[in-house]
Amino acid sequence: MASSDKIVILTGAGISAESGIETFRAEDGLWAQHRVEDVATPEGFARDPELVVNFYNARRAQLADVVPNPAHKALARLEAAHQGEVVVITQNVDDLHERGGMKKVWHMHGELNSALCAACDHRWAAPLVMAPGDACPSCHAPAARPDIVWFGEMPYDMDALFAHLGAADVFAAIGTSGNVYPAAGFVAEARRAGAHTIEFNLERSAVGSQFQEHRTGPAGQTVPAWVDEILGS
Ligand code: BV8
Repeated sequence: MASSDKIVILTGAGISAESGIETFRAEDGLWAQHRVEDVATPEGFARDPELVVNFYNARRAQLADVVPNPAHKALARLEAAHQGEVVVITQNVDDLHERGGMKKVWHMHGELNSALCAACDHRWAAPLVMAPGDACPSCHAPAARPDIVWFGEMPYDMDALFAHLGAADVFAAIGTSGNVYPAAGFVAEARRAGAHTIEFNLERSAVGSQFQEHRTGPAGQTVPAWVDEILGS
């Protein structure tokens, strides 16, 4: 690892697990309690907006009860101290990277703390509790929705993200099961660019075989150790 290396990092629900936010695919995970089709698709939102809005209201409310863990803080330390560029792309919709000190985070699947107008695309800070038919503060249409990328919707900033992946010297995936695309395809993109690839997880992910290096264990331990190695501290 050269001190000028560009490091691109993809995080998933596993990096927030030790903060107390349940992951998606664990037995007691978020999807165990809800059918994806009902709460994380545009069709589900159209069918039962109350159910979907309340699913996100509950997750937004939980943010007040959780704090960043050592993995979030270590990535912020890396961003501040590493000479090369550090790019953090997260599939998570929580704000723990920011609260852990990260200055720039790419939320490719949106954010709980953001609201979106389905009529005019205006975005604003989401209220703690949203309700179906809330008015957009810009166009005043009753078209507010959670600013979340649902299945079947295009993740945000894909062109910028693929440009970062194409210029990565190191690509690390932290706490993601590699089930959801296009994020699960990022490792292949980074390898095509010649990046060294590292997977941080409790076990091999669905795309684990595509990584050259694996650091197995809780991210709250493996990520700070990795950042210490890079920063030589
Ligand atoms: C799209 C927001 C295209 C909602 C989410 C091939 C190519 C392209 C698309 C597809 C494709 N095949 C299928 C698709 C469609 C689909 C898809 O991927 N389906 C899957 C299920 C097969 N993808 C899409 O629909 C995407 N859109 O492709 O658009 C397009 C093209 C043209 C026009 C229009 C569109 C949109 C996907 C985004 C969906 N939204 N989230 C919400 O958050 O409520 S996805 C949801 O799952 C989360 O965002 C989360 O990020 C994501 C993945 O979950 P993970 O983060 O990986 O979490 P998980 O629980 O699965 O795993 C946790 C991991 O952590 C585990 O491995 C565990 O071992 C580990 N772990 C646990 N504890 C720790 C730990 N690791 C370390 N330490 C610990 N302590």
